[in-house]
Amino acid sequence: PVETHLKDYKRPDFNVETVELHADIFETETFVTASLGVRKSPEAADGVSLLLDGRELDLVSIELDGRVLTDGEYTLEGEVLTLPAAPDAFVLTTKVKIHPETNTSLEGLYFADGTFLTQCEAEGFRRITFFPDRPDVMGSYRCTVSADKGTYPVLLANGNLVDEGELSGGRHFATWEDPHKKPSYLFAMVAGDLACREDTFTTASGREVALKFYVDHQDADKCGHAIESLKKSMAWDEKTFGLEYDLDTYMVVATHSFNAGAMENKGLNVFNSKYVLAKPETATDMDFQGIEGVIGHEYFHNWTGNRVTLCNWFQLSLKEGLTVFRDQEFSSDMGSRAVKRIADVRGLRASQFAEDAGPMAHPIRPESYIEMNNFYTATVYNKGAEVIRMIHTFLGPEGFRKGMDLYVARHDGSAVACEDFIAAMEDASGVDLSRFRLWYSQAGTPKVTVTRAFDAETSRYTLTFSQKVPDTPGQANKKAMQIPVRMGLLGDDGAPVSLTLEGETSLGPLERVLSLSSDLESFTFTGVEKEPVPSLFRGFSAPINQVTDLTEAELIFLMAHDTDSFNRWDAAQQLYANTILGMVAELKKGEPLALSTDLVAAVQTTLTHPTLDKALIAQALTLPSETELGDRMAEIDVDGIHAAREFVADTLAVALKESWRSVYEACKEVGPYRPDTQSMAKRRLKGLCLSYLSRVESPAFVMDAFASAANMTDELAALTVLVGMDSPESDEAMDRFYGAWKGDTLVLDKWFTAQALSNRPGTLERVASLMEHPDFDIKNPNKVRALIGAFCQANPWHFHRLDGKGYDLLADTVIALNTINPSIAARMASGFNRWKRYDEKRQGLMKARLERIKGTENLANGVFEIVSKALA
Ligand code: DPP
Ligand code: ZN
Repeated sequence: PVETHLKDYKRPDFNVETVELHADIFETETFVTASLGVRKSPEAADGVSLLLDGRELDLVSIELDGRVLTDGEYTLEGEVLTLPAAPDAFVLTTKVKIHPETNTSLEGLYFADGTFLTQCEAEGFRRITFFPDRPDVMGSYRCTVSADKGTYPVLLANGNLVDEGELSGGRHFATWEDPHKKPSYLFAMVAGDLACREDTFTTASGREVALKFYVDHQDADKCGHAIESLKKSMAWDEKTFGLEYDLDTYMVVATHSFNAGAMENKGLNVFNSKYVLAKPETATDMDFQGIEGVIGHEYFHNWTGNRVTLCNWFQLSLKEGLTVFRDQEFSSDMGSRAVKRIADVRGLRASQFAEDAGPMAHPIRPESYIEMNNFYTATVYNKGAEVIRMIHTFLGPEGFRKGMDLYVARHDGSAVACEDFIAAMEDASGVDLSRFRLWYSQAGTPKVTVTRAFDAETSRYTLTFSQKVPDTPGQANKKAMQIPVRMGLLGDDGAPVSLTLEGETSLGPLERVLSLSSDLESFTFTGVEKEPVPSLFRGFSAPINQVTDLTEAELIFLMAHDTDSFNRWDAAQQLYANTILGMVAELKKGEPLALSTDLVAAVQTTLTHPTLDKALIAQALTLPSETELGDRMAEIDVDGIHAAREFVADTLAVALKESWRSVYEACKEVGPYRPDTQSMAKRRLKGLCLSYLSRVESPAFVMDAFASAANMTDELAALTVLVGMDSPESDEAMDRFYGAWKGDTLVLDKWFTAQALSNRPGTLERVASLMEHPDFDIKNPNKVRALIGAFCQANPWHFHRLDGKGYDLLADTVIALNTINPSIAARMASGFNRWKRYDEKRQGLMKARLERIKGTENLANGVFEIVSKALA
């Protein structure tokens, strides 16, 4: 396998200005004819060859300006078609035969659940036709799709419908034209028998846009929330960034067979049905929120990604980090900002921090890749969004908006780099981001250690920050980063203290942003009468690991008094983690466990708080996951963490039984389901109470909650709890749930996941037998993620069983998927990435499985990249 390097990047020698495609779809083959209007770049050297990518294409004919090329006038080697010494301007026409009907990779053109559809990002277009398949080649597309009319009445492609009609043999065609230039990865076409739900949106400048959602006929009643979310996204982007939609139609196609969440193809998004379909009986609150977020995300790409695109794949975070930031802001404005922030940080810590500490650690702008699909990562997306957020923090909302305006004005219609975004931000705001750029090139989560000193005599309070960016594969001895610290100091009554830095003459504000930019820095505040408690990195102002010496009492104090909701939550998390990890050490020494009464009292105070947002209460009372706790240990003690965490949960359940019960009752709703912020908060807290109550109540109590649930949120909350109880009710609930939902593939995903996450003995055997279930399909990524992904990534206690059977299950799955769907295979293989963090026995077991995968015949490049980096 070859590695591609950022340092080798060169602008293309040829551009393809026009693309005329004809895709003639038949049941057992598809013919694609492409006429490319090619023009040599003025900077290209004389005599350069034109290189076109092609994968699994059967070349039928090739012509240059209408003249058939013979052998020798072109070469076809491996996946590259070469035209030596191509002319300055010409039309190249190729005809190829492809087989979407047997394409299980779900890249390029594929057939799934009765529909033909495409996925071209990052390098799928080369599976459709020969093309310089790179994002800096941009042209205008005209695409004609033809297929049998009865079986595939709907024919779609990007842009506007310009022609359609009947063909002989019961076939028909549609021609679509996209007026905007685009890179090949944004191409899309669809042929199927789909229902269409329509609506309209009128833009700020008064243009009416038709919104069309194409879904399976049986799902036509589940599009309402997605359509509303799209309209909200369109209005939000106009209001927040002054960005309007630019075509007359916005189409969304939902499919059950999709490698990722969704794809922002110009004017024709393709979505994993999970992020489109919802009604209260089938979708949880989380699903409703996920749909709003992903619909927003893909819509926002229209400007950040499509109008302004990437010059190469190393710049992926330019569109993804920025667009995740934009969708996070959108969701925050639609719901609760603090709750959204907590959820995002939980996710970042769980996946990105782990990635940044493992064999695949890479900067948000990677320097090399073997398989680009492996770099659609939490680092590029979520840490990328944190980097944008820090720019926002340094520039302020107005400076940031000016920067966005300049970025779009400068680069609309072109393919650019991360550097262009930073430069626009600097030029528009006047803020120097030179040191800040290190966030783009250095991998690893910085560790920031804070020490404090109070001098009562001079009323001075000093905070000292030392930072260390850890070594990561290929990167050692890193430079200090520029890190924003949003912070405040709390007096002993909980009131905020004025933050006057030494040398300042007027009284300072109650909150400020300090900027760190060297290994060791101190900040001294004056006029501080009593020793305060520091509240640092408010709102998670930087993606770092903070090391403090805050005591249990101080954390409890912050949990109760911090003015920053995020930090109240974070103090609770820190407290739980310290407690549980302390217990893990005690267990090792064989000491008995006891939970501090102060901690129990703090939980009680939060749980019964009369005015706190119920969603924040629920978040504050959710213990860190076993995976997150493991990340905080040098050597992950799977069994110790499980035992200690269970002990804390059980103790809290028993000690506060009455409170869990009364809050549970108080959260019960009357009236129909509503997906608004307050109702969601109630359901969330109710679900959490139920999980604690299940530790003290009988299975019948939870069964009752399950049976009386009136929406999927409540139903799944009860089911998830029940499935972990070793009782007949558990099996009964699973059977009832299956019986009720066996026709709904998305709901069945929840059924698979609930069983994969169970604490019950025998969960692994259960998962293995579910892989044989008629509703499981290894070719369907949602099913693989729901069952095997959930088990391997979120059920560490069962997955890391000492007999190695969990590891076998994963290795077997990776090997099976290697030929079916390499990109999902590679994703799954990364489940072994943290193997060196475990005890010797488990390390040996995992290493053997990694080697077995690596030795597999015809190993896909993507899988090779993951396992060879893990083994290195
Ligand atoms: N570009 C897609 C997204 O993140 C991923 N395939 O929206
Ligand atoms: Zn995206």
